[in-house]
Amino acid sequence: MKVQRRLSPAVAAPAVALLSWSTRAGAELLSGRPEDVSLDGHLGDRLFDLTTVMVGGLFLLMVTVLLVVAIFHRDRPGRAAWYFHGRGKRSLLVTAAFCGTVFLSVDGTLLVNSFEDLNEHFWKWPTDARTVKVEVAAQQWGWNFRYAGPDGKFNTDDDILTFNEMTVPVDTPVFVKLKSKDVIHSFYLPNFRIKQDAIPNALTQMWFQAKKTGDFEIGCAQHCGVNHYKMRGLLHVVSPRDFTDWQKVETADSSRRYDTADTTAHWGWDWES
Ligand SMILES: [Cu+2]
Repeated sequence: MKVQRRLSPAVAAPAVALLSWSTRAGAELLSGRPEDVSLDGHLGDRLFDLTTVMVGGLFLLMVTVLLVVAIFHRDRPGRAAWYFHGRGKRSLLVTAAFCGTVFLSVDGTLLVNSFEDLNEHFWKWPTDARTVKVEVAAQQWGWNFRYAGPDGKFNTDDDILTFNEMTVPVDTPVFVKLKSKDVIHSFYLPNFRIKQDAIPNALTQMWFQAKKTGDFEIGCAQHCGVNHYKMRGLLHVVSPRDFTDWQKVETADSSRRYDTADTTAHWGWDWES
C-alpha cells in the first residue's frame, strides 16, 4: 500500500520562506545588486544583464580568436610563424568594420532600449489621483522632505516636514521634486534603481512605485563635501492605511511646531512652479 507523505504547514511555510530568502540573497550576492522592490527597477537590471551578456560574448569571441591564431600559426619544427603587421588597407577596413559592428550592436541596443524605457516609464509622470507628492530639499548633509497637508498646498502651515526619513504607501506612485540648498546632491534609491540630481536654483523630478513594504536606504550619489557619507536617509514603505495614520499624526505634529518666524523651515515651493 502506498503511503503518501505530506509536509505539515508548520514545516512547509518556514521551508518556503527560507528557500525564497536564500534565492533572493543568492541572486543579490551574484549580481552585487540590492533587492529590487520597485515597479520599474527590473528595466535597469535588464539592461545591465544585457550589457554583461553582450560584452561577455565579445570577450569570449576575442579570446577564442587569439587562442586559435596563437596556436595554429605559431613557430614550430618545419614551419615558420605566420604573421603580418596589419598595416594594409584591408586590415584597417576589417578592424573598422568590426569596431563599428560592436559599437552599433552593443551601444546602439543600449541607447534604443534606454530611451524606450525613459519615454515609456521613467519620464511618464504619474497622473493617478492617488499619487503622493513630495518635495525634497537636499543640503549639506541631509534630506528635507515636505508633504502637503490637508489643504493640498505646499509651503503652508499644515505641511508635514521630516528630516532624513521619508514615508510612502506601497503600490502607489510617488512623485518627487527636488532642489538643493547649497551644492549638487543626488537623491539615490538603490532598491528602486533610480537616482536624480538635486541642484541649487533648479527643479528636477523623478517618480517611483514600491511593490513591497519595508525600510530601504536613501543615499547621496554625488560627492558633495567632506560629510557626504552622512547623507544616509531611510525610506519607509508602509501600507496605505498606515500611511493615512502616519499623515494624521505628522500633520498634527508639524502644525504644532509651525513657527512663522523660522524662515529656514519655509523652503517649500508651489508644486506647479
Ligand atoms: Cu550630498
